[in-house]
Amino acid sequence: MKLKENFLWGGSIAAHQCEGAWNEDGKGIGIMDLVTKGSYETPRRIDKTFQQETTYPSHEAIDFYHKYKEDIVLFADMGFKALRISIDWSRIYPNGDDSEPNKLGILFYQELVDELIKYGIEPIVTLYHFEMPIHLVKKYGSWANRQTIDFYLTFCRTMFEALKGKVKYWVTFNEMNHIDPQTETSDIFTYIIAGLKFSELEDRRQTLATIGYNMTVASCKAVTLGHEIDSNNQVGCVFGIEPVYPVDCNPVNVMNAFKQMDRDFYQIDAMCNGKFPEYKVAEYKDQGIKIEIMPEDKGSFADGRLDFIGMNYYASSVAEYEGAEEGRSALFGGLQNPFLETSKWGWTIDPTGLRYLLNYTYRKYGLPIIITENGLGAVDEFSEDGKIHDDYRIDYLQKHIEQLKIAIEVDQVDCFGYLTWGPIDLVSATTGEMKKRYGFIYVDKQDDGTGTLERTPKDSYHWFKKVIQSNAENL
Ligand code: BGP
Repeated sequence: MKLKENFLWGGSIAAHQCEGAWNEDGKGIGIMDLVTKGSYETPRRIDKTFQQETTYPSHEAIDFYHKYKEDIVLFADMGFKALRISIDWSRIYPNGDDSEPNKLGILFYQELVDELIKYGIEPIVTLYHFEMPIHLVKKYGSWANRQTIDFYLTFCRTMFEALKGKVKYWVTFNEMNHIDPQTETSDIFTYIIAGLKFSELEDRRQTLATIGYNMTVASCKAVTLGHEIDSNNQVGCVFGIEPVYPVDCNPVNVMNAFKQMDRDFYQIDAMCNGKFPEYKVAEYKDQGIKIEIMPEDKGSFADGRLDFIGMNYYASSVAEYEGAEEGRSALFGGLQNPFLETSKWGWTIDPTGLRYLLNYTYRKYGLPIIITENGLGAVDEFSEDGKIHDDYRIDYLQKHIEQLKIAIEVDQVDCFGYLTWGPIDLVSATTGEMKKRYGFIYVDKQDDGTGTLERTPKDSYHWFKKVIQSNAENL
């Protein structure tokens, strides 16, 4: 199988990490408007007092809200075939439970999508990329409450209808799999995904399991709704998965690695196989966790099967030894893999892991896959010639695209697109920094809030343009 002629080359961004304009045109307060900047060593803080000066990152971000037209010109110049954006829920329903949507919010996304279409760039729209209105957390308890599913579906309906005929590819959720009752999830992930403070949860495992279940039901229902509103819609879900390698060949450690990796797949099982997996219910029961399964959920799982799977891939990890309380991923300081180098933020660089993940997932479900995020977070500096020579980023992407090609051409994986994360520099989700840059395009915005917001193509910009032009024949 060759790479398809219409292979979707492009990039992925998320509203809260690039738009800024946090309080403009009727936008409500979203959970990410309340997180301070952190760093790899010092995690982001949740700022309940909501003081603007400490919550800079997502308030202004890279001002994509006002500058998207000039950014799309650059994406088009690179030859992008697709751009994955997210809709900020709090722009559409400022409180989440409002009876009417905010017209200006809808208009923004309609114009943004029109602009992409104007340049022949396929919009791929994520409906939930950590942008929940804070009111839903405060009043209803976020995803731990089933009522949130209904608010989410109202929001989905509004957007399916508003962008009908313009958007074909939809993503119900980004990385819901990081809510994991088996792992001592860091405060920041529980907060990013559900707006809740992990350390303040009374019954952590029970709450996280309930959130995971409710989001899974919500995704299935959104898939069905998307199909009802337009039968041309292709509705998928995006997962952030790290292949997990055993620490050695001791069979108990191999089993342990399997279990750790498998934890990230139960929601995909539910969304692809048409029912919530029995093994998960049994496992929860064993741990004293009770999931509230409603009689109607059976039909929701059966009807709401995914059309495609989106995969965010950054790194692989090594499972803890059997008997260890829990495993921490490579992204959060888990065991080191002596065969691999890491980024400045400690994330392993493992191109072969991408081939492994694509094969593993495709053989399990047989569904088309799109790589929805991949990239290297690095510190970029201008050289004396006034340019950014990000050969380290080119090297990272080149090696990953090589493995992607092998997965498609040799292993026959049906993968229909490759989107890099943050094709333009934006705010880091886990640390809130600008310093952790992923872009082909540099944005003059610094961690202290200074900067002109000027956009400058890096060396990788010109390189990726050639990759797209040659459909990756020319790496
Ligand atoms: C993924 C998220 C993105 C993005 C990316 C990189 O998990 O879907 O939103 O931010 O990770 O992470 P970071 O920005 O923390 O480097």
